Amino acid sequence: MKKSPRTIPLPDRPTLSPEETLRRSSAFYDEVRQRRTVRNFSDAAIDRAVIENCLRAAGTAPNGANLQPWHFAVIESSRIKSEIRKRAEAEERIFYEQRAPDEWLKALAPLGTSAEKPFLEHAPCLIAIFSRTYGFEEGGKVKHYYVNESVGIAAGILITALHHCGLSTLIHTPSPMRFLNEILDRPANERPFALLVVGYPEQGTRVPDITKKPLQDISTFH
Ligand code: IYR
Repeated sequence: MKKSPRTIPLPDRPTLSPEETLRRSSAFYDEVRQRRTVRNFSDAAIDRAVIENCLRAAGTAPNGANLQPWHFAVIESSRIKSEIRKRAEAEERIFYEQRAPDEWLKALAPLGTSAEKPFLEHAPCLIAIFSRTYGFEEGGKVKHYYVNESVGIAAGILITALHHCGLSTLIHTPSPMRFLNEILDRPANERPFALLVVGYPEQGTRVPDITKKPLQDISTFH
């Protein structure tokens, strides 16, 4: 016979009135719409406990079979940040000078990006997010499911949590980024998903004048 899973009562949450529900939806939108990716970070320090709580929040993400296929490597060491900058800029120079097709460079033009990545050294904290393509249990390999979806959701919660705490982020994906395994001594079953730069914006930071698509362009109701 199939064993039924062990259960616990659903944790209690208050039932909100329709008015309060609407108020919260609007307040949350107002908060997240203030988020902007920045590329100029000050070196102002971040309390490690804040990063730890935001990582705990990311670790609550819904994910495939609850195998939690992620690892977050937090980098605070100046030496390791410099090494990451060196390796990332080397990849980015090849990207901008050779690999990127014109169409891609054209799409990036409004963002004003280049191969120079000083923020990788200036920001107080980098979080290398790794996808675990498989795990190990009692010596055997365990397949992981919906890895990209799971890690993407966790990364979204992490970025939102950091924003909620007043911090700024930049999701950076030097490509290829396998060098992160080498520098951070991560095992072969982990693949770099993204490098999240975390900190406070430099004074006077400006951001590209871009907009988000309106609701009618991103949704349909049936
Ligand atoms: N990895 C490069 C290029 C880049 C690609 C995309 I798509 C962006 O939205 C931003 C940048 C870089 O970091 O410059």
